[in-house]
Amino acid sequence: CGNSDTGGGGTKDDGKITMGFSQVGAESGWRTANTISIKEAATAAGIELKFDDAQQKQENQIKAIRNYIQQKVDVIAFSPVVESGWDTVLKEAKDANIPVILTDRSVDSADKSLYKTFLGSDFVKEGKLAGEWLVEQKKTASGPVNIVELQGSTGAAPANDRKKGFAEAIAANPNLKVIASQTGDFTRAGGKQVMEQFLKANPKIDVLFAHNDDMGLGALEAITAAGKVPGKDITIITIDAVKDGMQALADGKFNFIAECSPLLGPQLMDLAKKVKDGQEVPARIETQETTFTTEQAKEALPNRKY
Ligand code: GYE
Repeated sequence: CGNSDTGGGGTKDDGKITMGFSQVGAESGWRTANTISIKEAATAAGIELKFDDAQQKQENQIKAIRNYIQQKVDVIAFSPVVESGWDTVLKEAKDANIPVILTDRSVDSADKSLYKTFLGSDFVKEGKLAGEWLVEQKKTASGPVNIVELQGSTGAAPANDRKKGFAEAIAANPNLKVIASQTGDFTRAGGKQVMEQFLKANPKIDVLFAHNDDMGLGALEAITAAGKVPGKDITIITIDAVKDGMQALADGKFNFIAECSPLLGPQLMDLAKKVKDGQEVPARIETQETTFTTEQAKEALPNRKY
């Protein structure tokens, strides 16, 4: 197309990179830590950050991305609230010659040329690790083990993938059965409300699998109010390992957490510089993660940053 500027639509030639970032919202402790990581890393990297909070709505993200295209930012990064429905706006960014980096959550677009790279976690693996721990815990169970599941936001990659990974792992033992599964939208309020319904409708709940710490923390209130002891009467497994979740685990109210790291800021800024430079970057960059039991949470808590 005769355009020698490989670094996107930036008009200023001062060498400074401007990034437009569209965040999912402020739904959880994970999200708060993620936002802080991105803002701090932008400052440290000398990248000018335009930041928008989409309040968990795809239409707001599309609006923000279109604004960034109009403003001719150098790089657009975003954490897509849901997986589907991005092709049109991604095509608009591509036509404007502005590179897009997906962080945290991915999209299901068939055309991989619509974005440069994905930086985030393997959510299927997180669900699997949660399920495998449960299979091991319940290997001597002789009767049915009733599991309720609090799903993340409907249509979000971590909700779809964690559900899938968990289901695959627990299939190893036919005694393990998900008897109810519903979205709690990744929030404490959602977790509490849906757990109340679960408890009302099901006299015997042995296990709660929550797709994030916050929903698990909300559910604790519902469980206690129902006269049950969390972590004892009901085994609780969550994902994330933010501070409040780790505290609940250390206190024995949760039983297991599969970690999901929100500290994506430094890697994101590094990638932004590379794509702006026209350098090749890997198609997918996965975060390194671990799991925690109560003992491990007690050990890790004093040094936990978020
Ligand atoms: O697990 C949850 C947040 O997309 C990985 O979103 C993220 C998830 C995280 O609301 O707490």
